[in-house]
Amino acid sequence: MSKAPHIPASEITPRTTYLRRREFLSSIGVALTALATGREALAAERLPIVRKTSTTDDPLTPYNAVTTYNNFYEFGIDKDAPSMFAGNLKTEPWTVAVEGECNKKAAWHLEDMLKGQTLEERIYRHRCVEAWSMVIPWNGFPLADFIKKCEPTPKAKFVEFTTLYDPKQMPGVRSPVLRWPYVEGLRLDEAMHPLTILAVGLYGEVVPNQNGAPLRLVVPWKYGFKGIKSIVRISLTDKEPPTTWKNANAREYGFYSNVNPAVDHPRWTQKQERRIGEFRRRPTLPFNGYGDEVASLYTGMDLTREF
Ligand SMILES: Nc1nc2c(c(=O)[nH]1)N[C@H]1C(S)=C(S)[C@@H](COP(=O)(O)O)O[C@H]1N2
Ligand SMILES: [Mo]
Repeated sequence: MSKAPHIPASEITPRTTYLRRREFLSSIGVALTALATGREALAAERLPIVRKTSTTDDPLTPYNAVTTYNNFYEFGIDKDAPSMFAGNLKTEPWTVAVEGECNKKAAWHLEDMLKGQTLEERIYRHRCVEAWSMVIPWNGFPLADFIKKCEPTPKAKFVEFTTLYDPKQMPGVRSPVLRWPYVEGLRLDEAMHPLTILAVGLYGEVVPNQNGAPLRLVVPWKYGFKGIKSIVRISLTDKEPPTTWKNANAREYGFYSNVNPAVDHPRWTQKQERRIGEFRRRPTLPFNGYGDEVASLYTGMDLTREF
């Protein structure tokens, strides 16, 4: 694995954000020395990761690129807008409402969702529908672990996710580029798949706001837009939930959103991708390279029609 240049968050984020991270870390049980400074403070800021797995030998995309080249339309449509305008998003305290077809409907404080939960590092390829890609070391836990705690009823067939909608904190939502709040969905079997995680960190640090703090979805065989950010609601449903990009343009974006080089997007080819930081284009792999693990979820479906 390559040694990507790594800039500690404390050096690139405003001090207020840094202090909030420290509160967050203490809430998930990382012992912080009251007056730790310098090296000690940085060491204390690392997330308590217990297991590391990588699904690729490709070099990591540098931290700097992962955190400044983002889509998070609630903060504007330019790639650098989230890193410029999401800094003051208040992520603490944070509550996630669990609703719908489950026995344990509740408003979960993020600390309680994380209590006793093992944090892992998963190095995943990340492929955006706009044909760029990255390799990101996410820190999180299987979504399945959390869904099991909610005890889905037999009627639950899908999971719907909703992002925070707050015009006071999110300048981008004043513009009708998308229907707000941002929503996404998975079929229950996709949501329960071991590759699907809820992430709270990247590069061993609390996830930066622009990447979807404090809690976002990562589904590595699907286009990046499935990775809904800053989640405030998780609802189990019996019907296929609406999704933001399908709402915006159903001809171009479908519910399934599997990375599929064999099916062109109406406006561009999906056969290749540009890895951020690289010059030559790479061939795009079916299911983003995760076909051995996930292709069986779609047996019998015509993926050119259900895309
Ligand atoms: N709430 C919300 N989530 C979102 C988006 C968004 O605009 N709003 N953009 C999506 C798109 S298009 C992509 S490619 C990924 C980008 O994730 P990253 O910034 O972590 O790379 O976030 C997805 N999640
Ligand atoms: Mo995207």
